[in-house]
Amino acid sequence: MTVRVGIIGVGVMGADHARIVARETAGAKLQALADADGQRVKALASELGAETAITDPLAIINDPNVDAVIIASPDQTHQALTLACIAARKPVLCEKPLAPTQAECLAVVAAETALSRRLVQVGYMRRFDPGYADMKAACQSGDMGKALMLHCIHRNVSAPDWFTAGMAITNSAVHEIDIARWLLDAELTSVTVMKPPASPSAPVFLIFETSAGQIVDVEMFNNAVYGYDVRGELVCEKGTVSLRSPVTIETNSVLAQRLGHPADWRPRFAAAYRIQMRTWINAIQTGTDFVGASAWDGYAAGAVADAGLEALAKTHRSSVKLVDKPALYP
Ligand code: ISE
Repeated sequence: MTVRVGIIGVGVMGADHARIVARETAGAKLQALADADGQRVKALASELGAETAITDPLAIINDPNVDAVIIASPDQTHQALTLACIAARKPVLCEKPLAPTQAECLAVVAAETALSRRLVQVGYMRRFDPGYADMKAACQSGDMGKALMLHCIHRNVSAPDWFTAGMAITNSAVHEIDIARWLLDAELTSVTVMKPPASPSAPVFLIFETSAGQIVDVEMFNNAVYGYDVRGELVCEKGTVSLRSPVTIETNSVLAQRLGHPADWRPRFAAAYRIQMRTWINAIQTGTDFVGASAWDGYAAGAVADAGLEALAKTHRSSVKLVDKPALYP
């Protein structure tokens, strides 16, 4: 069976998903697109051969020619659209976050639970990244002993103008929240957030404890200027496991060696997005459970992000008090 896919929102991620569905995913057909921008949606539909291009997202969900829906519209629209997919009994791949607050995420969990059927997958695509998958396998092999800490760095070139301070957590660091839960197979139970006051575009630093007593730290820097850069290092009892960024070339010229950085997440996680799509379509075709993040995972990430916002508002610190410096030490 060919899965006819409808996509809501054709900005950066929606357009990327549309190209992956139309050109690179066996068993899937790009059927319909919706976007608030009528011209943009028509242009993409004609580029990719989608039959329908409209502005009403609910019309896509209720279109009898659409078997499955991808939601890639702004974060604040995710909950209502996901609920509409559940009401229409259609499988839905909702971009992360499932919703900006845990209360909204919980309503999605409640709707699925009432139906006793899983229809929702959340687009935490890092779970499909070959690097993170190898990290998890190394962790599970037992060769490294227990995982004790996870260090994460997540940097973007610059935050878009509509990005709020809290979105550093609810839109960006949620990736680390999800991948830490998945890698360590534990819940994040507490969060401390700090922010250097030096500049409004400064990074946010988050420290989490897990239900197994591990520590996770995340430098979330949305305005790092130099490139898109995601790093991770697991510290285990008998060694460490670090992510390597998938670079294809190294340039040597004029007394310098360069590796280069992608401008955003699409090249860095190109494989992850494609594996995620293939796996999702395959699960729909075979009627098997989705292997990606569930609505529950979306809710758990939302609950941790909510706690992160609270911690951001009231940073906890113990002050260090030094005596006055004696003249002996200039
Ligand atoms: C963006 O929405 C993404 O999902 C990217 O993967 C992430 O790196 C970025 O920080 C988010 O804002």
